[in-house]
Amino acid sequence: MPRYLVTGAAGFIGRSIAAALLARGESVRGIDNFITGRRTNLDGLEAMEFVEGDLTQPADCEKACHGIEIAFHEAALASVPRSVANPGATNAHCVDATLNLLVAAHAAGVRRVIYAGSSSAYGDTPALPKREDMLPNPISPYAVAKLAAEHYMRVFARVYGLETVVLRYFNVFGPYQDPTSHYSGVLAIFCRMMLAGEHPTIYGDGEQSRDFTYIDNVVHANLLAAAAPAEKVSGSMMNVATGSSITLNQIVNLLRDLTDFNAVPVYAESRSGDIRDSLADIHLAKELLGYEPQVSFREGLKRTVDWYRTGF
Ligand code: UD2
Repeated sequence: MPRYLVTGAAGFIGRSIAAALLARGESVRGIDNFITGRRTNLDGLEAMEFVEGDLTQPADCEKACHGIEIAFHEAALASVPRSVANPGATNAHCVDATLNLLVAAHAAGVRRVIYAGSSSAYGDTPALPKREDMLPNPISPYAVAKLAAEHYMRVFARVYGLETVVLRYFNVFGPYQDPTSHYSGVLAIFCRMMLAGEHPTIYGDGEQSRDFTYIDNVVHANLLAAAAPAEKVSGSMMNVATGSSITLNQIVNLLRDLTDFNAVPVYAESRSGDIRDSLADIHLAKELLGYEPQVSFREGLKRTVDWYRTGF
């Protein structure tokens, strides 16, 4: 019986956590509904027990949680513009799915659930860096949904005694992130386009900034969150990021060098629900988990371009 569950195991964050667990010799079960996850992301994870299922279905959550000790809940329907186009679907796959998973986890005796929160919870308030004690101010349906599920996490710790940890990720990027959808993360899209000699589109003036976080840092934080003592972390929420930010215009410049393509971005109207600046304070994760970023943004970007260069 596997000890660990990874939801969204065919998504890029889920598959990366699963791969790290398997590399440590752990037993892992993964679940995915393939709405945004990719079957090819399961290549190399053959040692994982895989369940094709949908967390909006309570029966699938029960199957997923059976016998599990620690669950990494990475499944979601990501993307701000997707949520603007279809808020109901985002709510179903971020909020209903999380509640179903928590109910099933509690019933199955799962000890700890670690949740992929989102920096979008902070919204567009001017104060930077974002600290966990700031009031959330979601400005898109996606941000509302990711935040609502955070609240369910904390309440399940408080009311039902489930150990929960919320890791608020800041714009994660790296190998295995799907670059093919209009709703994909911007770095995946820009890497794919510029390697193909295409000019990327920047929504807005390109001076918006993000604390882009390389995937290895997120995997590292998750492994620390799984091992941390309950008295220290259960019911907590903390940022997972690098603590530095960069603008889209600067990124295009870096990618010009890394891809050898002299792209001239096309500037288009800003997206509704978009945040201007995002930058994390990462002291709390340092204090609670001993978290330190392992891979810098520039090194991560280089590794990511190399990965997309060899195909995806
Ligand atoms: C939000 C969250 C992030 C994660 C993600 C999941 C914030 C600050 N971050 O990311 O933590 O939860 O949602 O989807 O809320 N853009 C372009 N051209 C493109 C694509 C995007 O200019 O082809 C822009 C986009 O308008 C935005 C920036 O790039 O200003 C980043 O967009 P994104 O979709 O990669 O991520 P974001 O910040 O919405």
